[in-house]
Amino acid sequence: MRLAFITSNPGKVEEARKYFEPLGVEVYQLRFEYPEIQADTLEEVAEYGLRWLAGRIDGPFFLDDSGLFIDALKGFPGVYSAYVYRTLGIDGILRLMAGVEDRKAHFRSVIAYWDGEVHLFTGRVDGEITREKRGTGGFGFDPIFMPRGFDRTFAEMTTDEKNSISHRGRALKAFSEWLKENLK
Ligand code: ITT
Ligand code: NA
Repeated sequence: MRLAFITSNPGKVEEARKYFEPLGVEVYQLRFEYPEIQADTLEEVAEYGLRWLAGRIDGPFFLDDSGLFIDALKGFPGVYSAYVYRTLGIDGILRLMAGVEDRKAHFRSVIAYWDGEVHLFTGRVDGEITREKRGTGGFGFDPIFMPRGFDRTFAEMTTDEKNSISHRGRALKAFSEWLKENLK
């Protein structure tokens, strides 16, 4: 089976590819700009994008909307993560967090799959914002996010390792289990 992943982010594709490879599912990137609405939840953003694309793309496909939620910043950047990454960047987040003791944060991913209907799969990972950037792997906020129970950031992990604990890995797991049940 081949699955189209609608995203502009090659790092996400790499993770989904690695996840699905052993399951015999080939993931390929399809670049197709879609509107990301301003909404309170990742679910709303993902579902709106999915339905918008459904009228424009043939066959099944999925997308992923993710965000980093920092406790001390009341959940910011959350649904604004892509914008904040492009503007403030990682260094801006570290500056906002300078002198802040409570470093707790989590990532969430919502995978939205279209097969004629909307299917949503979610995943979350808890951890903390480091005091400086560490590692060169991964993408986005990975160099400043350390998952709970580890002393390495996501950027210091292999893709397989990150997938085994990450928000996206968990959403991919739920998605793949659903596919297994529903494609029989
Ligand atoms: P799309 O085209 O798939 O939307 P994007 O990079 O804009 O790609 P999102 O809106 O879902 O994706 O991501 C929000 C931001 O959070 C963005 O800057 C990402 O780099 C970052 N991000 C998402 N998942 C991440 C992860 O697993 N590790 C680190 N940063 C992540
Ligand atoms: Na985006």
